[in-house]
Amino acid sequence: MQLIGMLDSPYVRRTAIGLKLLGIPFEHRSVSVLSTFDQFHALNPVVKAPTLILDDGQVLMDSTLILDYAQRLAGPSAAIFPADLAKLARAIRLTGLALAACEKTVQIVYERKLRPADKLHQPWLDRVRKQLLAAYAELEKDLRAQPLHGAGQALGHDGVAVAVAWGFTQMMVSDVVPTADYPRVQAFSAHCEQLAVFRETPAT
Ligand SMILES: N[C@@H](CCC(=O)N[C@@H](CS)C(=O)NCC(=O)O)C(=O)O
Repeated sequence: MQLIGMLDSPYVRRTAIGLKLLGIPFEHRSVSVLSTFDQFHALNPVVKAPTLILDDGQVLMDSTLILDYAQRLAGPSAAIFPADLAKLARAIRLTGLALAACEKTVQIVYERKLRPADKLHQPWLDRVRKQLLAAYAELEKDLRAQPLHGAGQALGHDGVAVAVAWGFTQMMVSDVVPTADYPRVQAFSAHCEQLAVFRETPAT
């Protein structure tokens, strides 16, 4: 199976790391939705990263849906979303916050990189910034109340999503989200970035 997309996309990176944690072999093809649109279009006409091409040629999209499929493919013993309902709710909540942070970061990046300067709409950017900061504030509050990936706790999709989102935000819009305001998210992400699976799957 082939994973299509650049690792500087947090969605592609979380999918690649998730597949590795699940022990699912795949070939990674670094095709960009921006600089190599036509090449991407030939693989998936909708041009969304990540794209997963299955061995039978079916084309899957969306990091969460791909990871859901991958988790079922890997079987229950490899599950990296908890089976326990209360733990699952927290994992899904944290993942949702991290994905919202990714989305808001992407929106700021697209505004800055793709939209002509004279067409920038500041009220929209202000709104997105507020949402981005709220997502990290919620994550910070949660990690303060209860650490993530503590001793003896396996790294799950939630931890991967939080660390990947943070790395992406810091890489793209560090001026918007000061690290000092989110020390637990920063420390947790720094810890994850030292793990072999993160180092083997760098964003740059
Ligand atoms: N909800 C999707 C978001 C994926 C996404 O928006 N990826 C970006 C790359 S970071 C993309 O495909 N952008 C091209 C576009 O939307 O036209 C997921 O989780 O995979």
